[in-house]
Amino acid sequence: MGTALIYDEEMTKYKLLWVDPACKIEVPERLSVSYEALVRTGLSDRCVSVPPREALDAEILLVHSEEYLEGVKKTPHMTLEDLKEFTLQYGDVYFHPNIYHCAKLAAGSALQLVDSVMTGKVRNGMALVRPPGHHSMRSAASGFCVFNNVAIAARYAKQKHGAERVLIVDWDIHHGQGVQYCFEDDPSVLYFSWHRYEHQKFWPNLRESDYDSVGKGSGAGFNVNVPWNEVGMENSDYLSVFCHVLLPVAYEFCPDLVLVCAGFDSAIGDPEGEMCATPDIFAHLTHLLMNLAGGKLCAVLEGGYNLTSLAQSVCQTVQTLLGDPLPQLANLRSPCESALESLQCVRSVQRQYWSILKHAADSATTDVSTKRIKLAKAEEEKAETAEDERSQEEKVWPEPAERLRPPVCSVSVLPDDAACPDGLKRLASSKDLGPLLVSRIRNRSMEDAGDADGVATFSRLYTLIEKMRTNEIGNGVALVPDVAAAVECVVRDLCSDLVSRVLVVCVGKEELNYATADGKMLVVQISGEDKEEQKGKYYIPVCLKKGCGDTVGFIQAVFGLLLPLGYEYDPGLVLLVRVPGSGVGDCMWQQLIGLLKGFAKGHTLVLMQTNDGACMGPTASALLGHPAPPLQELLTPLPDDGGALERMRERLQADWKMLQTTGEWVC
Ligand code: Q9C
Ligand code: ZN
Repeated sequence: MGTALIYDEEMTKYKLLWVDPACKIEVPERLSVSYEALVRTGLSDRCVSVPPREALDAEILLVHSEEYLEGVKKTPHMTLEDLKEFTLQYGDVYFHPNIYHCAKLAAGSALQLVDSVMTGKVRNGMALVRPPGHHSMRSAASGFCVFNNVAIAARYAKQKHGAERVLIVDWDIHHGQGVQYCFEDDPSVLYFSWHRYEHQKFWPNLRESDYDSVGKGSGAGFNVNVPWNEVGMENSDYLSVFCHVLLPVAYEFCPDLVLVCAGFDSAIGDPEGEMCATPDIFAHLTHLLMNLAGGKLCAVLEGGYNLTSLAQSVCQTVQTLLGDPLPQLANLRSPCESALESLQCVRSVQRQYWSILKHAADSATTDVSTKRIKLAKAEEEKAETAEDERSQEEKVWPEPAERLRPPVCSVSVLPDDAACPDGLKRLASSKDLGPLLVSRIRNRSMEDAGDADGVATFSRLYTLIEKMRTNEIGNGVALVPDVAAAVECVVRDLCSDLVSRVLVVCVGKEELNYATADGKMLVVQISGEDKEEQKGKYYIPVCLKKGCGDTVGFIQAVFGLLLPLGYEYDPGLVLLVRVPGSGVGDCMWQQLIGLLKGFAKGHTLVLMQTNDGACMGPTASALLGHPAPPLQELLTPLPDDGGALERMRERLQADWKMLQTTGEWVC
């Protein structure tokens, strides 16, 4: 199961033939530098090369009108003057004698990608195309776009491949109004877009790009707009919107296919976006979508006008699709006030449509008037001062770090009589631990727990952790006689010299009674118990009244708490602990393992109890990087737990800024 890459030099063969300041950034080099970067880094060689094809008339007509198609068809034969005139009826777009051909190839590339993914020829893929698509409308070109490549692909996936629900994630910095118009009243296509908006001052200056355009009729709730009202948004702002809006809604939607309007003008250095998110954020955005729809994800290029930033961002995206370890995002800042305001507005307007957001902003009042004015002033000031900042092209940022695949992906530490799952390597021998560590381990409860091989097991775990640190091994799973005792030993004795921050995720109720106040570990415990109290900043018990089998509650906990905490904490190792009888389902468990791979460069150690080996199969599959099966049960409404999680999240916001979803000035 590979990754498709679609590219054809032909799509570089059109350009602006006259002077138009609005269009001069849309150059053929956008495509060639992106592709050359993939070649140079060896990424293109690792992909399955799929040729584009021309979209057929019938396919273009899935989205566009006959009159419009007929009009565009005439452009190859027009004189320069005719082309200029044809162009004039539309906004911020240009035509060229070869653009019709390229536009057919661009749309056809998206269709080839959908075919490759939906037939199982590949798991996922990316199409590098020009012209882009998301601005073009039924009967109009717009914003460099001729045919709406992704909208056509969504209709095609439904019609030709029987996809019932398609999620479109538009992370380009412009609003894909063409996509919104296409699916506004259609509940089978969920369109998410974030975009530079500045209270309608930014192109395309549409009232309907604001957060309160949620879709129409039976499509209400299936259009999610996140307007950015300031420039300079950073990684933390993007991640907050993913964790607190897009991902919960997307999981509840349960798509059969994910299409990404992959524009990279939302990255640092872009002259259009003027945002500050670094190219490695796209590794995380991609990763966070890769466990939806059983991994079926098609990314189609849209914008991106800083050639350096664009090429780096494309590489980050493709490398993630290929399954390489994710870059660590160090020093995340708090989401900014303006982003929080957008987040709050989107959540409060969408909560009526999504049971997973039902309790969003429960305690926030809606009296925004005076505070809104204050924020507007601040935004205005920022907009003014932004003018004297140096131009986006001169912006500098560090090149993304290399993402090296470990020689061994996954290992197991098992009792001799337990079978090792396919694809995992059994960690058999290990080096001597030295007398000090051995005596430390002996003094722990291991031998009390009746494990004669305690020291042997823990010395293998020590080796495993050490080899994860040096990236010789990616991740691993261990069966131990007593998970609680094992966690303590691993964190206290084995990790202390090797990793400075350990994120312990414990699924199920288990007494983990040792000091956690120093920040060397952060414990997030998700269980069905209701009594546990939060002890300080670093021990966070999440109580699901209906237990870990409550999928809505679990998803809320994962996206609303666990992921934002993990991003803010930035661990060097993730320890995932499965307490027997926790009630967590296999699909949820696999999703969790998949999502946690975003931390600590993928270095996860799963601890399970010896008698709990039944879920070894799903665990191994997730560790090896296979996408988790979809959580179908989210499609049928489940009872909810009354907003206890939301209240907990609000309490924790003082310590953990990534948990914020409301602006200070707004509530
Ligand atoms: N200062 C895409 O990113 N406005 N289209 C240009 C120049 C139009 C962007 C104004 C931007 C269209 C696919
Ligand atoms: Zn754009």
